[in-house]
Amino acid sequence: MSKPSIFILMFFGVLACTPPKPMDILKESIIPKPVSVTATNSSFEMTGKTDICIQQNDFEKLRSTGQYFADLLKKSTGFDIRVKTSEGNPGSGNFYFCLSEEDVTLGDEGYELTITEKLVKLSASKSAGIFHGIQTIRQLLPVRIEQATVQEGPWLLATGTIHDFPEYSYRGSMLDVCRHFFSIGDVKRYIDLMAYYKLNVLHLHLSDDQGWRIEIKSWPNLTVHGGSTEVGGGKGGFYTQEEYKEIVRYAAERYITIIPEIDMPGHTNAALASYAELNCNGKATELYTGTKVGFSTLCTGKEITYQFVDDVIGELAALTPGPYIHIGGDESHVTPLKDYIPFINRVQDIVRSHGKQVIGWDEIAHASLKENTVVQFWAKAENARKGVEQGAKVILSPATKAYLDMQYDSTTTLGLHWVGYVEVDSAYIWNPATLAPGISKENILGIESPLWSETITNIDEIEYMAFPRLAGHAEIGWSPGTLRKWDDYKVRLGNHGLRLETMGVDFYRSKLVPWATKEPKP
Ligand code: TNX
Repeated sequence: MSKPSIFILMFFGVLACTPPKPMDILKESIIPKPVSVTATNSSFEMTGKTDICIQQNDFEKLRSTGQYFADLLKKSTGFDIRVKTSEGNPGSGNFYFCLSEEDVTLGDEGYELTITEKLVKLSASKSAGIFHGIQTIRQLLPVRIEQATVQEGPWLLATGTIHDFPEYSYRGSMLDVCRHFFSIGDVKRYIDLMAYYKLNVLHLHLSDDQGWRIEIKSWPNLTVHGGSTEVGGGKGGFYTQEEYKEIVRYAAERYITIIPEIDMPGHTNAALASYAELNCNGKATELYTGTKVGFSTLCTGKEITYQFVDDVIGELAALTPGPYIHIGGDESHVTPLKDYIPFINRVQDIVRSHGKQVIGWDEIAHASLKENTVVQFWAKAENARKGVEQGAKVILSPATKAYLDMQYDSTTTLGLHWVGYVEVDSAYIWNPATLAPGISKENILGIESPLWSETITNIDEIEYMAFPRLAGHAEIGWSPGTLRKWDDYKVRLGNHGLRLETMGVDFYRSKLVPWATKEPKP
């Protein structure tokens, strides 16, 4: 053997014998905070030889989620990670994904992550759990894993075990694409950021006074005319049915359900401007580009209104694999209650006839709620309680805590402040189960953070208002209340600042958070 090759052999021999670096998984900053973490104080190294091994029986169910992870890792590591079946033994140095019903505590979305020096094992009952576990692994890897270009290793993970599952099954956000329209690219970007924090529902507010944003083939003028503008008089826009399906598909790949909302009977000026027959006086209204609320209503006494609702909901239901259609129902100030109640009752029947469950803003609790109708609390606990008394489940979106369009403080230039300012600590420090008397854990489906877009015009502004508050809401939805402490959270969030920055997120650097300037060494 030549001298140089002996040296090469010795060099790799030394490398192979290098003991794993001690690392403490308890020092890592994971958001949402996992239910339990146990440290074993060593490390696993992901290398160019690492593969994603999937238990044979689960291969078809997990292949695309494995590929999602491999694609994500490729950007910054440059590694061509293979997604393959393990054929019994996953081998050393790999990721190993498997499905098992054994641990019932994990539910539909939980996972167990066991990292040893030799293997990263991720097991769950369902593929959604594997997906959420992947987000945890991302957060355990060095910050540069989020870079868009190839970076230097080493790619170390602290060893230990994480046992984790969500407190609430519904963890959502809402984008108002009406007041200002946002492109499919923007919506996908938002979906990716939601997925990072284990959120699983994106509610799209698709119709309002200022714009109609989803193509309805049987009523084409809704988008041709009703979609042609937005707040401030910009050109607006809409999603074709094909584009909407693409959003649904992209979200589903990230275990996020899309919930479409058609707001009615109020917040309907865009429809009323597009079709004269929907107005009680038979005259089309003018398009509206202001920001006032509560002035429009469908004509609840006309039969054509119900034909319209049936056509719209029918087309939307056919495009929507998720179980829910949101019917709005908020701020119908010019619809007398005697007309509002039968309208909401009838619309619930229409939605149900298309095989979907109803969600509506808290005002719908004035009507007779049908089985499985869900009430979304935004303003009045009293309404939400009315819903609970009728047996409805509640989604919590209290404006005082969960509204992402509220300004952080008096210096915030974007957003509104009709409930006051909502700083990052205030958005975090609350408990769904004790927020409002008469609404307890068993009545609550989960939480949702709406981002209304009267003042929001592009993705940077979306990010600035959503982050970092949305990360805190994600933790409220996922982590048990007993584990949530602001003093602990703010440090983890401070470390996440580097991750958000690396992902190019334009977030609000609240003075209340100790933003890290360099990555802590676990
Ligand atoms: C109230 S929340 C509204 C929206 C506005 C928002 C602004 C709700 C159901 N209605 O129409 O955009 O406040 O914060």
